Amino acid sequence: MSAISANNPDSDSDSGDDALLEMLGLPTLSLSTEIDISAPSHSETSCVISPSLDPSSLLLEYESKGIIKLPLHVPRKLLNAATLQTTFSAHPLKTYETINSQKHLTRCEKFVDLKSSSDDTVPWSSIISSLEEISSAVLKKPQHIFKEKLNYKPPKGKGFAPHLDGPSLAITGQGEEGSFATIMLSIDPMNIANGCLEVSRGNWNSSNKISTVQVDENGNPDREGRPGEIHSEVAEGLEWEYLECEAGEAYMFSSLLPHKSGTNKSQFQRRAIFITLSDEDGREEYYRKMEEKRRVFKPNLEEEWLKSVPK
Ligand SMILES: O=C(O)CCC(=O)C(=O)O
Repeated sequence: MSAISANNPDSDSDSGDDALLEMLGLPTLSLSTEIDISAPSHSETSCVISPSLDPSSLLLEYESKGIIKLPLHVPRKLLNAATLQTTFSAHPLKTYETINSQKHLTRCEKFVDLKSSSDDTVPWSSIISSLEEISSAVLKKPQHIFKEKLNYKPPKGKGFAPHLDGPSLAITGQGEEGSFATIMLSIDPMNIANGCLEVSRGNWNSSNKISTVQVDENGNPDREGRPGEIHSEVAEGLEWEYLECEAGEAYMFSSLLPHKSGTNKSQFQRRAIFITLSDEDGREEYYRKMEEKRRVFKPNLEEEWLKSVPK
């Protein structure tokens, strides 16, 4: 193994340092920090579906609770490589939040290059094919990636109001509101302090789905024009559960599962990947129609601004 060794007898290990290294995805801190520069082995670059996978019992649980933990191991190195590649790429759709006058990246979307999906050197291709494989086995229908996002929740970054994903996923007509499943991969540990997901488990289906707020169809498709928000009085009547998890865990939830999350009150960012799957191959059409919606919405913004300019 090739390694660069940095011995620093004066360094002082504390939990702050460990948390920083955790966030950066670097090896654990010790007086002798070793950085491995050898080529990663197969077990470090491939996801592993547990041989104990029992699709039938997972499907039963998924249908009755709306969410399941998947028996999938995603190597830390692979997750970090994929995350870094996306964070520093110019291509994805990026969303920012201003906190204390500083602009923070809070989301990357549309970053998987499906053309390179057979290339083993591209970290996402290995992750996506494992997610498609495990979701197809559990749902007993071939699943295809439909949409992807990487959420970064910086310290003080805001949470998500109670919502369903289904209405916004179905907005372009590629699939029914309840037909999607999303796999969440935690990159960092997710807990109450840093705004983990909160879910309302149940057998949610088209006949008992929670009603959502009517939106202005001409509104911003990423804000007030985005359907799925649950009325606050309805949300208050639901039973909510924190979904605390370690880094690298995978959960699959239905597009009709009510969920929300809180502000990040910790000192470190909290990142999670959400890959939505569908039995229809509608990703390209979904992103094409969303792009169209965003393009059509922009002139309205200009009109609003022009109206506000004193004549
Ligand atoms: O990242 C989170 O805390 C929740 C994400 C979520 O619910 C969403 O992006 O729709």
